[in-house]
Amino acid sequence: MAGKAVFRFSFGPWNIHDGADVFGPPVRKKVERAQKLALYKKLGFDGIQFHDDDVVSSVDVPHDQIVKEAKEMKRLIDGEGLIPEFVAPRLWEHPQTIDGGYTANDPKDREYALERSRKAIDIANIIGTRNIVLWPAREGVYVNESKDHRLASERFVAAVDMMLGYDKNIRVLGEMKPNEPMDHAYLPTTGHFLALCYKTVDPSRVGILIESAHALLAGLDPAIEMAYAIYHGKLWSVHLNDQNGLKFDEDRAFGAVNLKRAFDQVFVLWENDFGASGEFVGLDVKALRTQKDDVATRHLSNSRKIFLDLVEVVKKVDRKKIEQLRAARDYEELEYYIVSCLMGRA
Ligand code: 3MF
Ligand code: MG
Repeated sequence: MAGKAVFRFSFGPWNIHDGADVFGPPVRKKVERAQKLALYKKLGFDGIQFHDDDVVSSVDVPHDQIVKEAKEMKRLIDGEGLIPEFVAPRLWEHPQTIDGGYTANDPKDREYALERSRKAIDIANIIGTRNIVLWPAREGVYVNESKDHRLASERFVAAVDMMLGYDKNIRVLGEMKPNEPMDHAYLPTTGHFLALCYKTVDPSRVGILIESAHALLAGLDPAIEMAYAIYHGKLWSVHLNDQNGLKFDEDRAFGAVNLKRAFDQVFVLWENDFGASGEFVGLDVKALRTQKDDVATRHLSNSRKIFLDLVEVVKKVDRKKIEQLRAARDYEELEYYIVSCLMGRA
């Protein structure tokens, strides 16, 4: 039943950055934490997403220190009127996550990942969200024979079960990506993680965050992926962005590469009342390295604008006409109709 969608927007502090990439140093001034927080509302965003170490300066400190810093961040976001959407354990930068987290070969590394996940849950509780997002960046292989793949699946489920047992209120959302930084990621797509949800001790608390670019990198269509997760009642967040073909994860502004593909995502979200249960529209977009300091948030405000403009197009699309063209099996005309809507001609 369409008509109940509520679109509130969120992003993470990493979406405002200095432009450094793997081939070159920063090209913009570092934006300090307080400056970033002050930008959210100005840019039209109500929700904030966090890695564990976006909340606290380090997780490898005594628990009291984590609690103190997390409370301080809670005070800051409350002061800005921001809603925390999720906390994600950053299991890809620390020396003990070189070989992955939950699926690392060394038991000490696996224990580090589990302990860090428990800390992320503690931080989420202090900051005021029940959502833990897992982007399992380094769970996978460069060399096929380097891990026991069956055992990796078992370990992954055990890690999620551990989190569900550690806190009976939290929810775990998988954000799947097929490659980068790994050659082959374990659980590369939404479908893989969905199957895992049902193997856990409490499937009702395990769901999905879909990132458009991640689906595209897997050769899949983001809108169809989203609809599939919605069918399972498991689309609990999205990371909208765009992607120009099968290369590195570009995190381009939403709709900037393929407007029709963006329309299709908005259409699915609108038709299925996305946001009516409090879900956020996350925009995981990256400023181009060429942007100057004073215009280095355009990717966020433009993505939001494009999304909202597409909502207007979606609302106007003639559903009867779509039904008629479907019934007549005239999909060429249907395609033309949608393209003309997007060109403002229909
Ligand atoms: C990588 C991503 C990540 C996740 C983030 C939150 C750094 O391609 O999309 O961004 O979105 O870690 O889970
Ligand atoms: Mg993302």
